[in-house]
Amino acid sequence: MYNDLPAGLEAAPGVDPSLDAYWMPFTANRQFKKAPRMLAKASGMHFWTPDGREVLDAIAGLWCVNAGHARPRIVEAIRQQAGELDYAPPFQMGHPKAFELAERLVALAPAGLDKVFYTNSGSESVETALKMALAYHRVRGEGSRTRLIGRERGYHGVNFGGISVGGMVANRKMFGHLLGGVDHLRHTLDLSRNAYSVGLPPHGAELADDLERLIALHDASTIAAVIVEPVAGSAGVLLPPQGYLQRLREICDRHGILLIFDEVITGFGRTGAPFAAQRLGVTPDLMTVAKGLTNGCVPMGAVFARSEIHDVFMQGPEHLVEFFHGYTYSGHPLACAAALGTLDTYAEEGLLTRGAELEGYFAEAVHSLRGAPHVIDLRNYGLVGGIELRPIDGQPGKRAFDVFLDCWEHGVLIRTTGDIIALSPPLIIEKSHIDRIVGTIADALKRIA
Ligand code: PXG
Repeated sequence: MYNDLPAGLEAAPGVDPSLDAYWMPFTANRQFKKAPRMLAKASGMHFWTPDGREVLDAIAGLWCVNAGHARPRIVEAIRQQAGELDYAPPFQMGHPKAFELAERLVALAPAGLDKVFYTNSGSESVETALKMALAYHRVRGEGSRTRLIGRERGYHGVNFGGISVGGMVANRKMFGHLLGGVDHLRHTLDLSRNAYSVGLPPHGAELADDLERLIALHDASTIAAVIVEPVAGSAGVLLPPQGYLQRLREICDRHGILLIFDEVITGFGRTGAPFAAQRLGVTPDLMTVAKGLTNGCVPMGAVFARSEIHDVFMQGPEHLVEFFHGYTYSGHPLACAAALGTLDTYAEEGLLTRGAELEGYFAEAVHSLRGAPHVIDLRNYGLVGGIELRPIDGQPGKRAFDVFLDCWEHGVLIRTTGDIIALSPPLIIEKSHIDRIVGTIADALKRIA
């Protein structure tokens, strides 16, 4: 049935047939399969290719391997757990590590976020948090609060709730009408006022007032929750203007709207504190995490909830389920073991605050690219860096992708989105690695067109 494909859609000539079956996620499949970039091994700050070439990891895998690769405590925890308790049903049953982990997580989290619900990814955490918000209002007798507010250029994973509140057009436009009753705040990137800011941009706290505009349009009595990334990563490192999140918090409080922080990339030390909420001094009502929770080693996510939210559900007959939601692999024993090993590693090495110690050096290195070819903005916060390039006319994304390929050829793995380069290295990074990453990018910018 596939013999009549239109010209150009047949498998590209010269592609190794053994690469044909795997339809890769968020990947230029045809380009990749013509010139595959394979990873075979990883340890510490580095990957190695199958032919033994060393590649410095400037993005912690995909914002997740915060303690670096192949850390012994985590590897051993997973190994042991697989032999001891491979699986336990999470519905109506428990296992000790799931409870131990929740206690440890709550101790790390911003004060007041005292309950933990497990998922298997950031996307699932987002769906879970949105459902919690809707159900919370309904259980309290405010079932008219059904509207969800996201933000332009937000990224909240790829499931239907997440792409509905998300604001990245390529992730939305193919998939029909998405969830109804969703609206979006304006994004906070403003190069005209904030280009080359070191740390949080000074201008734009008033953009939070966009929420007042949406409240005036829809009425607060219809709005359940606002979801934002405290620092937006995927859309290209968009930092919150100074005072912006405080203002958003204040408006939500005034109108009984829940504030959800999506900390899937900012959680677990990325900004120099365990969670961005702590570094930024704003506590949400619900907080989604994943990635660094297990150092990327076993898929796992979680939602933190204020106990007041949890407690509202705890009514009615005690033999009945209170929240009709969960996953076969919620709190999987292997994931819990990996997470416990990860938290031990973070604690022993002080990694959850190491980003704050290195921030100054990292910021200087990133901002040393000012004046390099094609650069139009540089952004930094904790161990997050953003390098925005002027797009090639008519070929958006091409210039940054060329830098990505050039860095890969020269032994550094970076990440790009559109024409923005994102840096999010493992928190074990040394100054010499920072020099190497920024030096390789500087050279790449000179080499590419
Ligand atoms: N929320 C946020 C804020 C994220 O950054 C997700 C949810 C979804 O997580 P899962 O585990 O379902 O992928 C993410 C994921 C990038 C990039 O290039 C970032 C993510 C995923 C893929 C690529 O910056 N973040």
